Amino acid sequence: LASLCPAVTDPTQQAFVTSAKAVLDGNWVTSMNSTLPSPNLYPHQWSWDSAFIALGYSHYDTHKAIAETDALFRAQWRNGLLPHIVFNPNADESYFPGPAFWKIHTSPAHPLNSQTSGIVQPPVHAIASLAIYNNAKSAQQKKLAMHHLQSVYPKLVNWHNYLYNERDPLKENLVYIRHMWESGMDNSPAWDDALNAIQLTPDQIPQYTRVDKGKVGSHHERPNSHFYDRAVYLIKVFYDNSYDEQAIFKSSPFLIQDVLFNSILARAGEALADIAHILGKKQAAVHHREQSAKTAAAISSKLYHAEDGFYYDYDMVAKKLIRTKISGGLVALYGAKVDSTHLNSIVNHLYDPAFLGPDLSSYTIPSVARDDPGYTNTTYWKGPAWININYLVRDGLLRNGNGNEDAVKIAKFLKTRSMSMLGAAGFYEYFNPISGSPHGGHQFSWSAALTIDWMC
Ligand code: 9YW
Repeated sequence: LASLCPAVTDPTQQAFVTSAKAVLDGNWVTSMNSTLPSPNLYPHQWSWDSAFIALGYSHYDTHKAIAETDALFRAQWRNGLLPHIVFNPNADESYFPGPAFWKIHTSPAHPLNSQTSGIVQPPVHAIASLAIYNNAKSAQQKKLAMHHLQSVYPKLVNWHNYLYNERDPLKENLVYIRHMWESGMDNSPAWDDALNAIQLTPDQIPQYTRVDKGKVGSHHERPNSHFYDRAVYLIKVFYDNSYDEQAIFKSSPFLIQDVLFNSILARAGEALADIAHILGKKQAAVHHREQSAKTAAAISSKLYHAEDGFYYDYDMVAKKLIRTKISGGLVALYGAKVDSTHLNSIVNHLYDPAFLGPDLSSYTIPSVARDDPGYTNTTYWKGPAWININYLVRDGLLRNGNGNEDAVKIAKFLKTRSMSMLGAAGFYEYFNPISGSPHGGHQFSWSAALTIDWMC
């Protein structure tokens, strides 16, 4: 146990960390060398889950953290695209859309030995790989981690290059997402207008059968069929265009510059610079850091709405900011060093009853401001609190909070409250932000992994 988390000496806290480790170990699939996000809902490897999971393992099992990461990168496309799902060949058909639906063979860049989806998720990976190195303790672990950095670095570079070369056609230093699932915040009300603008006749929607609905407490906690129709339609747009990004950019009805995605990219760019530095690649390190700073600056200029004092996503089809206050907007602080006006406005929003309240009375940060018409307590990304978002916002507050007592106070609160909520309710997928009651899948890996990262 001491080696699991030496910083934790209190027996109750030790038991808590041990139970988090049991979730990760229970979700590990030996045949895949990777970890399921949750045993009942998600039978494959998911990209950003995998990076958070590797962060958790990095504290006590360097070997597994590396295996997890390698498993994901083995499925990287030849153009650098890192897929959001790597399908488990041994899983039954208990998840939709499964491998056949994506038709990735239409792309000349599809991977030869893996079945994957054809979209991406937020690029947390360089951050996780750097943590694998930084958290390695023994000389043997450091050696393993160094070897990992050497082998993963060119793949991370290809991944970031894919994003900047293929997803930023107007050279704004902001990359776009072309599917709601790429945001990680699947059915956020932020996408409602863009989705409502997609008018479909029944024959345009590829035939499909969902399998998710019987698996959580209530159907209402999952996205509805208006959402799924458009989700599958967009996939058809991708394979009809052979996953050619220039063609997709011309024809996709959903193209969004997302705050969360770009903030994570900016932060991952810093991590990539650190990795390059560790590997002795000084010039490359300078380049990665400059690229990261450009993205951070673009977030602060294009995605910040001065009047509302909030960071919003930009809809490249409708050509306007999406003025829906989602928790992803608060994640701007994670990627950027912001000026004090921007920081104060975010702190004010956090004190607003729509987020945490003046006395911090909300359990944790809801995924959508509570005064938004799309808000609900228990529907997935339409209000419930998610541990990873609370984790990222806390980190962003600390990183920017130097000298701002409120930012530091809220950061402290977010950690204490999240930990006590998980301790009481278990490592669930998402939570009612008012009551802290648990929802979605149980034994959810990133809730456990980020607990380990927080505690150790
Ligand atoms: C789905 C695995 C994934 C997460 C996403 C989350 C959910 C899958 O689960 O999406 O079927 O909707 O929204 O962020 O990576 O945990």
